[in-house]
Amino acid sequence: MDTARTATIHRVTSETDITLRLNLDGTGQSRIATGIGFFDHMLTALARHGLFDLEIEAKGDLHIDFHHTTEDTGIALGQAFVRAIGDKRGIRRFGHALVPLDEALSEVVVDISGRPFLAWSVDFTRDKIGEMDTELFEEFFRAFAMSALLTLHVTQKAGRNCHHIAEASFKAAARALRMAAEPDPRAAGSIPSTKGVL
Ligand SMILES: [Mn+2]
Repeated sequence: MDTARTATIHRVTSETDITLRLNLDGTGQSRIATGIGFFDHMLTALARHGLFDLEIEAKGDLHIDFHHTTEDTGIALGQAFVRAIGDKRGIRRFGHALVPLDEALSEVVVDISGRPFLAWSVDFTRDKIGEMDTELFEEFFRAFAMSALLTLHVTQKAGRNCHHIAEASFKAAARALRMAAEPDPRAAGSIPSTKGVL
């Protein structure tokens, strides 16, 4: 029986060409190349703190702006996540994390529910971090939640520095996703829903 929780996605549109490999039971190794420096930094943190192995090569229309590449990377990651998690047998389903980075504090709560939803309550005081528009973080997490078919709440509890706020959010997402996707040793391989299906 192949129980490896892995997936490979190759997604091509007129705007982006993305190859992505995900192993939910990895060790946090990553090789990320989206062409957007700060986004690579965030995705590296997501893999490291989620203990996911993650490879992403995204070639997007960055000459227009970073929107398509950011959003489509979220879609590809969500597609990989839903494929890797399979029928959700034996997972914890719910996950949560509070992660600080100096003055910033981010909370992420996830339910691998089959019900795509993003609740986003994060305020950036600057329009850009490096070359990346701060409004794109919401686009990334929404695209991910919609295609991973999960409920995701991202709440900024504190913070002023935009680099810190973004990074704390990605680290909290990593930890919450790790918790939710991990096997629950008491679940005995059952589907974590009273409906019997998720
Ligand atoms: Mn940093």
